[in-house]
Order: sequence, then C-alpha cells, then structure tokens
Amino acid sequence: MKCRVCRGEAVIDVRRHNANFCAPHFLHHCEEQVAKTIADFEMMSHGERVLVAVSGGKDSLGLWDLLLRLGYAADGFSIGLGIEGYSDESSEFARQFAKERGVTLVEVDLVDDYGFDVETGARAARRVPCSACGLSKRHLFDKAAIDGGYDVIATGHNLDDEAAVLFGNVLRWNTEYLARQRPVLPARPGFPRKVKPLVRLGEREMAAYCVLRGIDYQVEECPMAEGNRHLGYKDALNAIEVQSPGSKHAFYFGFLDKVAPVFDEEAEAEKEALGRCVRCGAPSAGEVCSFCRLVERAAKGRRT
Ligand code: Q46
Ligand code: ZN
Ligand code: ZN
Repeated sequence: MKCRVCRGEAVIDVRRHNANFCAPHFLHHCEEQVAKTIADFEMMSHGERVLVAVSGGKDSLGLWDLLLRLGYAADGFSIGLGIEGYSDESSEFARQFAKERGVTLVEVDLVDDYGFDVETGARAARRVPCSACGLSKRHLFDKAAIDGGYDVIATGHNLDDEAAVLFGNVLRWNTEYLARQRPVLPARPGFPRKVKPLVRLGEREMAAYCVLRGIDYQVEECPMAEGNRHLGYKDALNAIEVQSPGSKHAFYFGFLDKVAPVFDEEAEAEKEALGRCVRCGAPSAGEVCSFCRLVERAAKGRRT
C-alpha cells in the first residue's frame, strides 16, 4: 500500500477517496479537509473566538487540535454530566489536552452547578437520559458561548454522525429536524453560530488522526449510548459503504446540495416563533425553557 502523495509506505486507506496515505500526508489531508469545509461553508474567520464542545473523545479533541493547528483562537468547553464510570474520565482527557497545550478549557458541572446528574434529571423529567443530556448540553454550550463572548461554537460531529442522523430523519421524514441539519447554523438572538467542521472526515479517520498525533482520548463510549437508534443507523450505513464506498458522503452532501434548500422556509418560520425564557432569558418556545423546567423537576425529584 503506497501513499498517494509520496509513494512511501501508507498507514491508512481512505476508500471513499480511493487513496492511501503515509502518516504525515494523512495528517495533512485531515487539515486540508477541515480547512476546505470551513471555507466552503463560510464557518468562521481567523479573527473570531471559537468555543469547541469537548467531550474527551476522538472527535472533539481531534477537532480542537485541528482548529488550533489551522490558527483559530479556540478554547474548549466541557460539561460534567455526572454519568458514573464515564464523565470523570471524559473531563480528565479534556483537562489533560488543555494543560499540555496551554489552552483554556471552560468547565461546567451539572451536579455542582445545577444540582442534578443526567440520570436523575432524566428520571425526574420522565425523559430518556440522552434527551435530558442533549437538552442540557445544548443549553449550557449556548450559555457558555454567549456569556464568554465567543463568536462561534464548534462541535465534533463527523461524516458518520451526520449521515446517521440524516438517515434516521429521512426514515421518519422528520422534516422539522431536516430543516436544521446543516453544517452551519447562523447566529440568532440568544444563540451563537454553530459549526461542524468535521463533516468531511469519518469516524475511522478521526481515530487515526488522534493516534498519529499522539492525542490521548477517551475510547469508551458513554454507557447510556447502548441501544441508541443512531448506532443501528451507523451499522446500516457502514454495511452500504463497504459495498459502495463514498455512499455516506454522497448521501450527506447530496442532501445539502439538492434537498436542504427545500426546508429553508420551515427553518425561517421556526426562528421567528421563539420568545424568551422568563427564568434564564434563553430563547424558548414556552414561558419557561426546557432546561429550566428540567432543573426544576430534578430539584423536586430530590425533595420527594
Ligand atoms: S453523553 Fe449524553 Fe451522549 Fe451519553 S447520555 Fe446520551 S447524549 S450517550 S453523545
Ligand atoms: Zn506520503
Ligand atoms: Zn430558562
């Protein structure tokens, strides 16, 4: 297996691109893919302050590293979710990364700062854990970015994640979600701009990127992810990809090109409908936002 660029010994094949790479050229390829994504979708510019949502896994730490290498002023943000046997380690990987590079990691802890962990919050609110977790993460990322004066939030969603979410939304024709599935969501009052610079890179490439760069990341998945529908969609897409390399890329980028504009109106209508939460001031469809309701129910759950 020879590197496409230098004909030296290759360490990885990327079938989607019909290419093999040696370590230095693979690392360069990843940087190039991210730079191209940022430029093509006009995600951010070099003068802007970026807050990277960091879980301690390969995607978020790989993304943080790539953005720093590409010269962006990127700080990290991590949330202690209180998930046993998972959250403490995640935070440690994020702290270690920040310490080694002398960069800033902003931290919030659900238990210390809001009095509940994902599991008890979910139980009290009668939600599944991933729903309570996702809701908390979105709210706290937005808040941290707005409070800290950041221009943009970057998340480590890769091509596999986005293709799997798209697959699920298409299977159920969740048009409301399809309207929001973009690599860039523009800023609006109370929400910073959100970008996904890894959409051209797959899961396997992100793992290889971290290993070759010597980035220590959390390998274990969150224990709550088990049985998650998205994992099933990923498996299905992986099986298709083996038969027909490039399918995930064609599926996702074809959607962005040919289908996503159809939902522009729906996305606009949704934007206009939002008021403000009377408790925290965050944008909200109801009087009190879902996060404040979750905090309240978790507190009640503790008292009973
Ligand atoms: S951390 Fe949270 Fe994920 Fe764990 S509880 Fe579900 S959403 S699986 S990315
Ligand atoms: Zn090479
Ligand atoms: Zn609120």
